Amino acid sequence: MKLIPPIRSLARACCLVCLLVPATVAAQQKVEVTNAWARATVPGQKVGGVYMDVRSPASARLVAASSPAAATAEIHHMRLENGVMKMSAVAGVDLPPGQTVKLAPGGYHVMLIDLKKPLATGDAVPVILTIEDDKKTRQTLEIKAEVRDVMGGKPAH
Ligand SMILES: [Cu+2]
Repeated sequence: MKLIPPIRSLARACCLVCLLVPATVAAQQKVEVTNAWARATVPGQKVGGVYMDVRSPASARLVAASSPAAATAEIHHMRLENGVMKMSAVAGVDLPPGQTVKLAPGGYHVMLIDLKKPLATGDAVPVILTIEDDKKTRQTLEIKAEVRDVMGGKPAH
């Protein structure tokens, strides 16, 4: 009789491992970032927007960003409110499983604040994204955003 509890707990531990394995595998599946770009800035401009398409295989959330090109980076959302475009910092962007979430002008973006130098067309700006899964496990992902000149409506070259 004395053997039963340990065996039972062993079985339980085993079950727990079995349950945990698929979750771990899912967490390790790569979050894909494509079409990452940043808007070119003019000298003296201290902030710059970074845009991209993000696709996570499992339910996750983009919770933070940073970049060596700027003192800080925030996740922002732009929306039209009473005819005025308003920009505000948000805690994160939900990444529903298998869906491509677009960070694009007029919506979500990563805002680089206190740029160390202007973002010049053709540069590649490193941006480190922090992605959190449903279990609150965080992973970082470094991307390179290609700087594009979209201010004048046509490419610089
Ligand atoms: Cu912004």
